[in-house]
Amino acid sequence: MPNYYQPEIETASREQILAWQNERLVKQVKHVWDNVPYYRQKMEEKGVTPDDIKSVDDLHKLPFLTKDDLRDAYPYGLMGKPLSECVRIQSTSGTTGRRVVAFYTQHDIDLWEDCCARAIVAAGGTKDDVCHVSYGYGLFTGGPGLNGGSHKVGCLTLPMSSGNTERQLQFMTDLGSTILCCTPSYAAYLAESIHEMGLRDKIKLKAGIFGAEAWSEEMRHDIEQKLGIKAYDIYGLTETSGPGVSYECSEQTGMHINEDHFIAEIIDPETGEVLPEGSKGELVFTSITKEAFPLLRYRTRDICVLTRKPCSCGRTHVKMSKPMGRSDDMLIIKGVNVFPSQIETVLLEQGYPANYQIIVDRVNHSDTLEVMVEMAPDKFSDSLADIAEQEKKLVNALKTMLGIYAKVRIVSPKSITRSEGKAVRVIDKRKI
Ligand code: DLL
Repeated sequence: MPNYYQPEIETASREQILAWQNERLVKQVKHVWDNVPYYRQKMEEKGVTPDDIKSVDDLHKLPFLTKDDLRDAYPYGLMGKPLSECVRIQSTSGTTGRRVVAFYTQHDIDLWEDCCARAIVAAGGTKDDVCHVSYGYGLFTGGPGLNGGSHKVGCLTLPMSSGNTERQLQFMTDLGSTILCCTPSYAAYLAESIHEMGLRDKIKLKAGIFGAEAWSEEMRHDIEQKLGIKAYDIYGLTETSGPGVSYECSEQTGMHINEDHFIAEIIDPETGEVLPEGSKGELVFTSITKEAFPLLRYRTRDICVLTRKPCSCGRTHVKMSKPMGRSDDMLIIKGVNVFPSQIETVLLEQGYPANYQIIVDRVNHSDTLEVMVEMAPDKFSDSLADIAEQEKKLVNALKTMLGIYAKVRIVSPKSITRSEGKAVRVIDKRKI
């Protein structure tokens, strides 16, 4: 049995999981009250004290934390431990506004790496594997998180980081990588390069652990086919440590949340009301074991559904669906809500590659939506009439999915920039 499959935790009864959560939540609220004045003030404003929180049933009494709070409290305002007890920071890419900076004690790092190790084991990883980590290293949590998890499982770890695709493929073939960890868009790029360089027979990959950005089921099938692997989803965010908050098992029908470390809730993003199991809404996390950055009721803005349906893998921890887009990813075009993932689904269903760009603009006071997608090799044609016909088909399929008109442009293969980390799919010129 591989280490880091911990049946006493991962297949614990619901009663046992709740007992851990109740005990840890009470302790964590006290820790935050005593050490994080920013959150204590929020609790006081709501008239809540640690005495009011006796179990998970009382969680709803606590105030939410949002990304705005993280910005207000930047950089040290939400720390639960003095700097002298912290050993690491990680940070978000921070494309808009201030970066999120998260702090870790050594204990926090250990628990985070345990979570990533569980994800690797759930994807079939053992100490005999060669784990090729192509997530970015540095401030981004992807590389350090999976690297730590891989060490704990005992895999031979290749700390590749992202970029330099030729070198990636050389190590992958020379050292026989068996598990690939990177963003799904970079996995698709690597798969394309492997195909072009005729390396398919030289690679030994059996599994991929892909996350950090939204990716559709169609993209999963595409990558699985091209690389001959099983592709597992992994989820997390810097605010809750990084990757490994949840991960897929062999059933591939959602990601088990590590409930011994995180309590998950689904809320209505408009009203903040807690929704019953099975409802679609915004995911909220409470970290119950973190010391240095102990966020309570943190609103992720990720929209998903939780389910406790029994899983064939035997794990009992609640499963979250793939995030169906972030509430702040949602585009409002001509008053209609559009998620980029809906567009990706249509393109892949129609046999196009996941190399696309969405351009939103406002012309003469009216919103416009344009989708650029690369020509699929097996649909290649020189005939303009043929291409126009293909574009028309896509326009119709997009209209059915979105309910609005999107202009479609099929462009030459390889003309859309490839991503080595998180892909930037949307250019919203209305915001520029
Ligand atoms: O992306 C951590 C991570 C690294 C997760 C490697 C998985 C693998 P951030 O940069 O803080 O952290 O971005 C967090 O990315 O709120 C989601 O919107 C999105 N995200 C993360 N994983 C997934 C996933 C890392 N599997 C934000 N599917 C989150 C869809 C994801 N979106």
